[in-house]
This record gives sequence, structure tokens and C-alpha cells, in this order.
Amino acid sequence: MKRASGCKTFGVALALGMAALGCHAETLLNYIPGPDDTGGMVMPAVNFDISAKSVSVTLGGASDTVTMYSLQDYVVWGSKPYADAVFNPAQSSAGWYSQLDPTQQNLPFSTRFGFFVTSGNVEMLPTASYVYIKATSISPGLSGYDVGYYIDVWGQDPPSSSEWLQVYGEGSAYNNNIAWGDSSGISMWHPVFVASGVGSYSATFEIYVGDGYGNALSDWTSASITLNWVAVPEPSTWMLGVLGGMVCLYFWRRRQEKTASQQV
Ligand SMILES: [Cu+2]
Repeated sequence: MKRASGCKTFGVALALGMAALGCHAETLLNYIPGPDDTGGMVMPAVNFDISAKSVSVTLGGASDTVTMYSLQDYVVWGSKPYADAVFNPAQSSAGWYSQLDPTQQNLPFSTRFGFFVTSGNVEMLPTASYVYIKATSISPGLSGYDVGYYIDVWGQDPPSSSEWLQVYGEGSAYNNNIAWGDSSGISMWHPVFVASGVGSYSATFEIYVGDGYGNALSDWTSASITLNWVAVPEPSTWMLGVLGGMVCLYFWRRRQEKTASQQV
């Protein structure tokens, strides 16, 4: 009993020590790492069949699950390029700062999923119609944000990288629905998805053609796609757990051996 609580204390002390070391930030980021900086794009491809008045969407064989990490735990090409990075405190008024900065909430996130249009006939969409991406279901604790990197969503013009609009998830100011674009053009859009903690998350999106008020056009058929994320624990945290466990195991086995040799 005493040994176990000793191990616990040791683990906590080690964790605190490592956390103190981890506070040595070297790199100040003024932006959220994009998909190319964090493992590559995974893109739901949307196609409009103008004559059939239908929408289709596919991931084209790509994995439908992406891993979310907190900033310092991103692993890209086998290394952790953000191991010593924090967001520039000059950006602390930006919406993402408190959620994503390692000195603040340090939440897992990903920008890898991005919606794009495969067909070149967007200009043939019905006059005054808009294409919407609506989250029809979303795991508790998962939120999606637009940062204005890739598209003018809801009148951000010009897009500003300091925008941080929660478009999906509990508390969304936009009813889990965004107007993606219209016949004048639709750009690739990579929302930032943020998880409230480690675990598995998913969201289903309906992509439909609607009027200027978000109502679906009755003669068009929509399409749906489910995307998945898994937010993994910070390696520093679980490594400490493993390390602590090994130390405890070592002492436990030594005790067993001692007991065994005394019994002989
Ligand atoms: Cu993309």
C-alpha cells in the first residue's frame, strides 16, 4: 500500500518536472498549422450533377479517420515540428489562442479534412442558389471553426486569418450550417476541428443546394458523408504513465524476489 502511493507521488513529481521543462517554448506561431503542415489533406470530394440535380460526395478511398493532436504533439514525417511551439502571445486576442495554445487549454485539433468540388460545372448551379454544408450530427465535445483561410464563409471578405467562427458543434452561432459558395465559385474549405479531450469523434455532413436562406431546393437531391477523428493523449502524458508503471513494476518485482528468497 505504502509502496503504491510512493509510486504515485513519484509519477506526479516527474510529471511536474517534465511540465516545467516543457514550458521552455522556442517557437512562436502566428497561425494555426494547416493540413500540409500536419500530415496532408484528406478531402471529401463533392460533385454536382446539374442535369440529374443531385449532389454526391466521396472520400475516394482515403482514410475517413484523422488523428488529432494538441499543437506540441503533432507528428509530421516522424518528427514533432511543433514540439517547442506556442502561439505568439501577441495573438492572444485571436479566438483560437485560449483553446489551442499549449500554455492555455492545449486542445487536440486538426485541419486535415477539407471539402472541395471535383466538377467544373459549379457555374451551372441554379441562379441565386447556394451550396450548404450542414452538420446533421456531431459528437459531443467536437467543434468546427472557420478561420477564413480557404473561403469566404458568411461574408468574411477578405478572409482574415484572425477569424475564429464556430460553425459546428454545441454553441455554433450558425446552426451547424454554413453557406459554402454559389455559382460564382466554391473554394476548398478546411475547417479547424477541435476536440474537448482525448477520444473518438465523428460528424455527419449533409451537402445540399438551397436558396439564400438555407432552405433546400426541393427538386435537388443532397449527399451525406461521415468523417471521423481520434484525439490521442499527449505522448508526454502517456509516456510518463508507462515510465511510472515500469518503475512501480521494478520495485514490486524486487519485493517479490526478496519475499521468495526469504521463503526458501
Ligand atoms: Cu485541401
